[in-house]
Amino acid sequence: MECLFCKMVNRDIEPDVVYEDEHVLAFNDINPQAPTHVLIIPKKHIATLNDITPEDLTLVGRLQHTAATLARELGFAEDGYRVVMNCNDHGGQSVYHIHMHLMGGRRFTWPAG
Ligand code: DGP
Repeated sequence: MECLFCKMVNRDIEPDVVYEDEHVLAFNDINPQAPTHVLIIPKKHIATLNDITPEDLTLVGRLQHTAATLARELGFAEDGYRVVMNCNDHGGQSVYHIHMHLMGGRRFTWPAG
């Protein structure tokens, strides 16, 4: 079965879009863990961080640049925010299409649980 986030890229499922360009899609998380919780994904299917290859480096940079741009636009860049990518079972990954969690609007603690 096709992956959930690929279905969003293809609009088989309609995401709540925050940002989109040729390479990247960002949408609100269905189960927000902060006042703002956006998922930023590459349109290309890459299952986990372990599957990133040298040819994906520009794409991964686009995810990070999108996170910083959205943080500014959403108004919490100066206060600060949390960006997370979970990998595989122990990392807490539940959707196997890489995604960056962008969370803002509250103070976060460290270390993560
Ligand atoms: P992770 O556990 O790091 O793989 O994060 C997956 C995230 O995806 C999790 O925060 C919840 C979110 N999610 C799962 N299903 C859906 C969905 O159908 N729509 C949206 N918008 N988010 C989803």
